[in-house]
Amino acid sequence: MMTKPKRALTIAGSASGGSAGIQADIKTFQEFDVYGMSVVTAIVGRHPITGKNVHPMTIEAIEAQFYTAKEQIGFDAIKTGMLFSKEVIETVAKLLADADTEHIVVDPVMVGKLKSKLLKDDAIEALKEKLLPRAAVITPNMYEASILLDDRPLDTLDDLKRAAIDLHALGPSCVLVKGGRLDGPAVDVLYDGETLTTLTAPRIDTKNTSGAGCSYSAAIAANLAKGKTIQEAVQIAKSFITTAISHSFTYTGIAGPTYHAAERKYGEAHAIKVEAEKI
Ligand code: PXL
Repeated sequence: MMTKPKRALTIAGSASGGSAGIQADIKTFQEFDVYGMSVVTAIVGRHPITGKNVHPMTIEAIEAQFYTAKEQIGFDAIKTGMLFSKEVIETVAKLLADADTEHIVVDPVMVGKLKSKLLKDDAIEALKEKLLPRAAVITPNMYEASILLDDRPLDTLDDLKRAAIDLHALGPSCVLVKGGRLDGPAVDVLYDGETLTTLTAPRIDTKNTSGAGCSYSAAIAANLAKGKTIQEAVQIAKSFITTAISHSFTYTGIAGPTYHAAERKYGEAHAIKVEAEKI
């Protein structure tokens, strides 16, 4: 009998360059043999004359996409990415309550690599109050973690650990703070309310990391869909994204995409060093 793949939904923006947003998410789901679906919240692409770069979808269109995917396929995991406005965040919080899965990854996307503003300032409170408490895991980078903690400066690994503990108090089951912007190896910190786990991978020296955060959180969602624990899913996802970054490329000189197929194509997984401490 044919085995049916597990199912994952991304609720995020469309990044027409294909490196980030829903395009990155669906490519990532596919790499894990997870059936990918999308709810597009906005279309990102800068018009050469008007300069307009965010083209939001209506609330009705967002709800329509969600319920179509739910009725047609159903969900084993969901990730959220670019949500842009307070109204969309409030809508998505309601939809998640109606999703029949607890495997929810919230990537609190705020700005893109090319400095596009992907979340309005007045949406931060709604994100904190309505969305973060629904998450199995949230995946802020250092910049996003700092904003969620009222602009707290985050400069060291100890600052990241403290941030993960304090963000946990906002309600998600787990917090993954990504320390990619620290000097030295690529260190992320995972906190589940009891144990602080530090995950370390080698730093890959490249500017071509467009969509790395999107792809990382999508890989976590794909592995939650497949029944992995959060700790296992994060470890698998970090290896996946490290390999994808180590084979990233650029066609134009502009910060290019990570290579989603790299781990499969080259059979090259990165060993992640994992250290745990009870808090
Ligand atoms: O990488 C962050 C990101 C997320 N989502 C969308 C984007 C970007 C970056 O450009 O366009 C839709």
